[in-house]
Amino acid sequence: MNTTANLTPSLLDQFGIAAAARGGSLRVASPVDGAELAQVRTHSAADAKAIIGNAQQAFLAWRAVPAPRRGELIRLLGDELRAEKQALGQLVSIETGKILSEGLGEVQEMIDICDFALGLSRQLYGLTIASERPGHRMMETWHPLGVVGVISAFNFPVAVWAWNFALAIVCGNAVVWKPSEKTPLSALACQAIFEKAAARFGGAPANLSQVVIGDHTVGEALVDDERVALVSATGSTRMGREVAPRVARRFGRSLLELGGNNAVIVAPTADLDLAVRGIAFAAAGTCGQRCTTTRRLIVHESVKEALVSRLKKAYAALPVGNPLESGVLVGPLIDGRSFEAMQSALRKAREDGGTVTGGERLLQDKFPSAYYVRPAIVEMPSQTAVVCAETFAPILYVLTYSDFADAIRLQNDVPQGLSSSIFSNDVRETELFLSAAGSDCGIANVNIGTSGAEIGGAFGGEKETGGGRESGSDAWRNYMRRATNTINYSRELPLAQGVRFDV
Ligand code: UN1
Repeated sequence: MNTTANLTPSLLDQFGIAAAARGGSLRVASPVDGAELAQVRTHSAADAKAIIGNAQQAFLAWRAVPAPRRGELIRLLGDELRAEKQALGQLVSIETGKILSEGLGEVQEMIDICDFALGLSRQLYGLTIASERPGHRMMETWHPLGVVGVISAFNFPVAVWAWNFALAIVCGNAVVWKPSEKTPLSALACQAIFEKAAARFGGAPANLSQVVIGDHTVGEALVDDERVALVSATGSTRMGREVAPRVARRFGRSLLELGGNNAVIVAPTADLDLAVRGIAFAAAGTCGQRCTTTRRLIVHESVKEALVSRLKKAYAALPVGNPLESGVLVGPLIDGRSFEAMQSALRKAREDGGTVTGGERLLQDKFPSAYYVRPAIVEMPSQTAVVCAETFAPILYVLTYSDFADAIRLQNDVPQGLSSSIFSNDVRETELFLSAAGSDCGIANVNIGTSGAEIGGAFGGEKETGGGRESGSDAWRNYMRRATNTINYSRELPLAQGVRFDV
């Protein structure tokens, strides 16, 4: 039978990590069926310190390697990922509970960022700047930064690391990765895949990539160590509130990808066929466990009935079940705590006058230790406190508007600012939505949902989302330090701003 406990040992063997997954103290269970997958060995804070020291040594050697050559290592990583796509995608599905198509999609996202980073390795450009002084030239140079600490969440256990890793490595850094304690096997598999690439590359310094597994004390070791130049952390706003001031206290850099509370506005001219499909994927897909998941629907009162009744129909028919089986679209929540958080949010929404459709536990008989739910649609009288909070579960709150300005106000009136979208065929509305007076999010889309971004764009958001930008565009600059250079090729020494200092 294809249970997760049956499938996993051969995957761990394939990646050569079976030994690391035995005899440790961290119990890893699959959200698919609750079965134990491994007992992973963990690190202490002292181990983490030693690992950071090793990374620092690797950095000192790696920063001297020309960037295009560093790109070659990432090209090989992309190659290895292509070869292992099926196995790694399956492991991600087993460990996170996302459907296989999304597990594979996550690996594809890793391959895409490797391609992107390879190209970037020949494009780490600085500017040449006109100097006000005769016989002078100014320019900027981008240099490697140091050790990069990556703290990642369970829901994208491999892609978010790859966004950071591929860019950090072509930029000349060494990386220490602390994965979620819920998904250490996917992390160990990535490390094994990287090691294959490094062996083919030949001559890369040891310890360019290291994984530390452990609880918050290991995370704190990364956060507080001044040798870690950049801490890139993905997770809850609560976590970001801890991390940011601690890193700032030692003048380190942080790159934060925290909570989202993403809304879709549906206007009277919207193509409702597109809207239903876009919203169902973004709100119920990945069982509501993406930071870009659509959590709020702000619909014009004239189309509310039509849209919500179609969404309810689509939700009722959503195949919820074992994410490894074909045809299933919605897998389980990550664990029982997540289920409790969902039920508590639904209770609060009811107290606030909300009408809940769905949200109940499913498949309890078949999987007593797993938490499957029917994604919920909750029609709310107003945007109450529970709607303003991010609950990491498939709950879609529905609000209505009559005036477009109110729709934008509602959309922006939450503490988070990650992703947003509008379904409309009225160019005045769509352009206003994308303008400075429109969505206040880092991601604003038209006629597609809030989730499922490509790697080419910068990914991240404002306000409590933390302000970081990862992945595409010029996000590489996070992983480098900028030097401004002024070069005098004259025989004079004029001072800027006309200052005189004649000695
Ligand atoms: C996350 O949920 O942490 O845009 C990342 C998306 C994916 C990445 C999500 N490309 O939904």
